[in-house]
Order: sequence, then C-alpha cells, then structure tokens
Amino acid sequence: MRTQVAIIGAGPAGLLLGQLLHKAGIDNVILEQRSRDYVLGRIRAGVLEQGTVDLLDEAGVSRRLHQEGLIHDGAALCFGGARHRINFKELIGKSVTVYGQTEVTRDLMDARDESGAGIVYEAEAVSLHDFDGKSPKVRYRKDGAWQELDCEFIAGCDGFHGVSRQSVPQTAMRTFERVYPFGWLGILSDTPPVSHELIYANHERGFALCSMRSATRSRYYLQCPLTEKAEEWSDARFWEELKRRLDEEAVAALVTGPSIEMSIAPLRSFVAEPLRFGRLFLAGDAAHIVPPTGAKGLNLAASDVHYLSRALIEYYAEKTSAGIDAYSEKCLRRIWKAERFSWWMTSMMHRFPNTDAFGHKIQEAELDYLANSRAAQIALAENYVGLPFGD
Ligand code: RFL
Ligand code: PHB
Repeated sequence: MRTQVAIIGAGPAGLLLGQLLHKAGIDNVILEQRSRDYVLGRIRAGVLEQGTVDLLDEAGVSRRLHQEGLIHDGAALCFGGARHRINFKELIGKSVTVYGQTEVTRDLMDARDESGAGIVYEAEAVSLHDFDGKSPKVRYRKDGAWQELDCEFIAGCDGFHGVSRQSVPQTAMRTFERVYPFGWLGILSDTPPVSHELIYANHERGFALCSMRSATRSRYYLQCPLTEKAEEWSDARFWEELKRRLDEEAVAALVTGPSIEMSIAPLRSFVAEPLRFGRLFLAGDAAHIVPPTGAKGLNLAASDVHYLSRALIEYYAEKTSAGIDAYSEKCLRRIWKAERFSWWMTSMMHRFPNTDAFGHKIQEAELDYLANSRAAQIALAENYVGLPFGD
C-alpha cells in the first residue's frame, strides 16, 4: 500500500490533520491501535479556544459544534470562600467554547467516513522505518496479517504513550519534564451544571473544578493524592468532598446524581524537542503534555496540526520545504507559552503537599493580586482563550 502521508493515531490531532490534508487533495492513511468505540469512550477535554474552533470550521466538521457548543465569556476562580469572575469578553473581547473532545472526535470520524478515506482501526504492532531517508515505511499487523505502508511523510499523532516519539534515537531528542505530586479524580454525571460557567477552586483540602458538557451533563474534578484509586471513591464520597471545596452559593446550587464515569489522571508537564526528524513529524500529546488546569492539551494538538497541515500543503502545492523546515520551531514557541500558562495555573490553584507557610502566603498573594488587578486578569484571559497562532 502507498500513500503520501501516513498518520499514526486517530485522536483529535491525527483525525484533524487527516481531514485538512484530504480537503487539500493530499492522500493519507490513518492507523489507530484501538477500536472506534474505545477511542470514543475516553472522556477528556472540554474547552475549545477560538483558534481550534476556526480550524474545525476550516476542516468542515463544525456544524454540530456551532449548534451544541456552549459559548463561555468568562470563568470563575474561587478561593477564600468567595468567587471571582474573570470576564474574558470584557477584558479581551474573546470567548471559549465548551464542547467535549468526544464530540469533536465523533464529528471528525464521521467526516472521515463520509469522505471515504477511512481509518485502519486495531492496527497492531505499528512500527516506523526509514524516516531519515526519502522513502519512509510503516509496518503493522491487521487481522493477523502483516502490512507495509510506503509513504512520503509520517505524522506521529499517537499521544504520549505512542510509538512515534519512541522511534526517534534518544541522542536526537531532548525532553523536559515535571511531574506533579497529585492527580485529578474526574466524574461525569447527567446532572445540570452547578453554574453556567466553569469554577476553578483553590481550597485548603485541595483543588476542585466544576465543568460541563451540556445543560444537562456535568464534569467535576478533585485534586487527589497519587496513591488514591478511583474504585475507592463512591459517588457519595465524591459529592461530599466537592461540596467541602466550593463556595456556599455553589454548594446550595449543586445537583448530585449517579456518575457515568469516574477516573484518575496524573498531572504532568512534558516537551520533546525538536518535533521533526527527517520525514517524521510529531504533533499533539506525542510531543508534549500539559497539566489540564489551563485546558490547553487539545488546543495545542490543534495548533500543531494548523502548522503541520499548512507546511505539508505548501510542500505539495509549491514544491517548497520552507514550511516543513520551520514546523518544529514555530510549534515550540507556542507550546512553551502554553506549558508556562498550564504550569502557572496548576501552581496557583493546587495545594502542594510539601509547601511551607511561606509558599501558602505567596499563593494567597497571587490570587489576591489576580482578583484585584485588571492587568493580571488580562494576562490570564489572553492565555486561557488561547494565544494567536501567529503564522
Ligand atoms: P490522543 O487523544 O491521546 O490520541 C492519540 C491516539 O493514538 C493512538 N495510539 C496509537 N495508534 C497506533 N499505533 C500506536 N502505537 C499508538 N499508540 C497510541 C491512541 O489510541 C489514540 O487514539 O492524542 P492527541 O490526538 O494528540 O490529542 C491530545 C488530547 O487528547 C489531549 O491533549 C487532551 O485530552 C488534554 N486535556 C484537555 N485538553 C484541552 O485542550 N482542554 C481540556 O479541557 C482538557 N482536559 C485533558 C483534559 C486530558 C485529560 N486526561 C485524561 C489526560 C482533562 C483530562 C482529564
Ligand atoms: C473539562 O471539562 O474536562 C475540563 C475543563 C477545563 C479544564 C480541564 C478539563 O481546565
């Protein structure tokens, strides 16, 4: 089998890249190790930056997003028992859209099906070869038979645990990492959200986040120690702990109900540099991870795809490699700013187990400054709604 671009991974990065390339007439094959249902069963991101929405518009997959997505003009920070709204719209004239990653993925899969391009699901033992030369290859096993895909480029969109980054010789790559001493316990429930906007709460018992998927479906998170197991949490225990971390008004408004999903995610910051190795490009979680506090992971995957799709389209249309040569550097400039913001939000909103009294006072001062300084709020708003792609 032959194609122009072999895409590894059918998460948002791989699917969006596939769709943008397909629209530009560039042949591509997506290889995914899991089944369609498994991919759609993962509950992840919920907040889309305007740049991500624009890219989904460009890909022609945003009809449902515009019908069902919730436009949020602000979000609240809760600390010291009081809530402080950051009014994105008033501060910087922009908003975010709340629309689940599961729905983005479903819309992209449907568009792929309609285009007839297809996805190879349950591709086993995927391996990448010869991407340092002119004729890269991808080998995999499907239904027990070995397959070889000859291609011109490989896009490694296979997430943090994928094979693409691991295929690069260690000497060719530098990695930067910070692991946080806690995780997020998340719950999804068919209950109306406690507030029409997100609430990020810093409480002495730990961070809490109130988010949503729709007017009838809520998503909540609690900071928890890494030793905790989701099975040890009953729904009642979760709701009780959430109430302890929220302000009185939120507690009074909270509607509880059975959970549809409960899971724990560790928090990590990670960047691999560079993002290009000959004819292999890394994009999305395959290249970088942010802690979810800044809602940046899916949006960063989208901005990588923005740069990579343009670079490949330019390569095929104009026979120039200027775009692909600049890909890594362009992405990394934006990635590091999102890493900084996500690290900062995480540091400001969580309780760190080994912090002394000085550390607590600094955190309180930071929150107080933010609540009372328009300049500080503008900086938060600008980063939260998403920095420009800056082509
Ligand atoms: P994905 O989504 O992990 O997709 C990678 C795909 O590659 C497949 N794969 C392979 N395929 C073939 N061969 C192999 N060897 C393979 N190895 C892996 C996998 O099965 C998978 O289908 O990466 P992608 O596309 O880069 O997308 C990144 C986003 O999924 C991620 O950044 C976000 O979910 C992060 N995130 C959030 N991002 C936001 O922008 N806003 C948020 O509000 C937000 N909240 C979150 C989050 C992530 C969370 N968790 C659980 C990590 C909340 C949580 C709790
Ligand atoms: C979510 O709705 O899953 C969500 C929202 C905001 C975040 C992280 C996760 O910062």
